[in-house]
Amino acid sequence: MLDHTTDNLINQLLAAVGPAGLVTATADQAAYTTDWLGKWHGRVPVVVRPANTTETAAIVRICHATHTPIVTQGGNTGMSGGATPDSSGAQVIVSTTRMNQIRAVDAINNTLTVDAGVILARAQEAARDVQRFFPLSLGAEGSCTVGGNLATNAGGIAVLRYGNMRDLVLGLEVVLPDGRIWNGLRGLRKDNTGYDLRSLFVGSEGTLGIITGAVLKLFAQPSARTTAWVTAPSLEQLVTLLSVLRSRCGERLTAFEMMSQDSLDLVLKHVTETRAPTTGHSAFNALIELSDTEDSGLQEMLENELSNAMKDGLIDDAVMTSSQAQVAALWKLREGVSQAQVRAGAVVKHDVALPISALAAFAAQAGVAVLAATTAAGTTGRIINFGHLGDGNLHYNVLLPADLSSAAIHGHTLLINRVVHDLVLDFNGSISAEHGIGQLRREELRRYKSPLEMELMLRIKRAFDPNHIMNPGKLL
Ligand code: FAD
Ligand code: 2HG
Ligand code: ZN
Repeated sequence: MLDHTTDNLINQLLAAVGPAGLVTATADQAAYTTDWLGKWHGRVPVVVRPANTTETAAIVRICHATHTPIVTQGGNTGMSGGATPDSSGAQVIVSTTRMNQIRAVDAINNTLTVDAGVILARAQEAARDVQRFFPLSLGAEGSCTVGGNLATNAGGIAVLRYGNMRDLVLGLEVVLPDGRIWNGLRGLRKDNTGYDLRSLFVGSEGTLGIITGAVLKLFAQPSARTTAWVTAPSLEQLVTLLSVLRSRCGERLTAFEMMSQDSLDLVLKHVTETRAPTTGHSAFNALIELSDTEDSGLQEMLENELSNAMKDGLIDDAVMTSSQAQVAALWKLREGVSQAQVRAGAVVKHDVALPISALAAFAAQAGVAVLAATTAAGTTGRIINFGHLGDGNLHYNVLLPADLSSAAIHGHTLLINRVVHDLVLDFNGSISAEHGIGQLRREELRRYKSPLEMELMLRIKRAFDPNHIMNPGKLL
């Protein structure tokens, strides 16, 4: 911080937001200064919790004048350390969680306007209240915020049908790094009036401004749904099944989530009240969902397709659901992988995107390369491969043996990341499909993004934030 003492800064912020908007006690700040994985820890003089856009703008003006770096935080559920401050004690956290108003619902325009701090599940509920559907859905939906979803361009389990967060937003309101408010809260499907500023803020991870409001796209509510679990001998066969279902069921295919048998076993071991949906032991599992606005014979359609897939040798087994409880039990298996990994120990995470046609070849080569690398390093690694197969997004994670020192974990992580990400590059994929860069993949980004793309991104950053106060140390 330049020129101003911490006390001075806190007094100015106090005048802007009042006592209810400040968290100054270190013990109370703990929930904000550490990420949910317990991987990153930081220190701040103060956490500021504005109640609205005007207060947010006042905070940013103060930070702009004092050159105080800002780390914006929503639900603090991110996977890449983007919302955790550094340990200098010079950064402040601006938490959006008090900005939690549903501003407007327009059922005719199919739009929902919300404060950025609205919890994702609350936005889904507000859409349901007017018989509409907001499709973004992910394991953390009970605590992540719409602002965080936008800032990370979140994906989740319905991307193959509805797209990711970038596809689900029509307008934004943003407090810029100098404290001015950009009101781009337009609910338009067509707007060709120049550069797409909105899109720049999506996926910017708090480095260009603080998103304070958003106009989200709503869809017709799917009132019919059918869900099945299948097992398959190889990833290649699951990819073929995905392709068959896409062509046969079209838009009705709304989820195609994959879990290797090792991922499933991890969940069964570490998450209570879970059980295997089938008795056999195939290498891969998939959770498949069809949905529609009316019951157009979905169950029969899926049954037929899976029966044909069985005859064609694409799958070993299939289980259809007949109750909501069964559906919930299947989703608990898929959504339990994150929690199971935390309980299992040190995991080297990846969040890679590949052309769907290359997934099986990638996974086969990555398996060989990871095995060779871990063996050469004198260790072992259990591959926990799961993810959003329908989007070509694998969480190709590697579970390390228990009781390794943190130095060994660090060394193995660098090694395994290198092997996996080099292969991703060979397949023309991406090293971050949906979790963003944050502080986790900052070095990797510099390594894998072309110098020209890095230069263009840095120029954009400088144009918006010349003083470099928005989430320094993240993304770029
Ligand atoms: P935070 O973690 O608070 O912040 C994330 C980043 O966004 C930070 O860089 C922060 O500075 C920035 N930011 C937050 N709010 C704003 C704002 N208003 N303006 C500007 N910048 C802001 N992600 C997926 O994409 N798909 C999944 O399937 C998925 N599953 C998950 C499952 C579990 C169990 C968990 C814990 C997480 C999962 N995630 C997933 C990751 C995470 O939930 C998402 O990245 C989510 O979008 C983050 O929202 P948040 O409000 O918690 O953001
Ligand atoms: C998911 O798809 C999340 O479940 C989390 O993106 C991935 O825990 C992970 O590695
Ligand atoms: Zn995911």
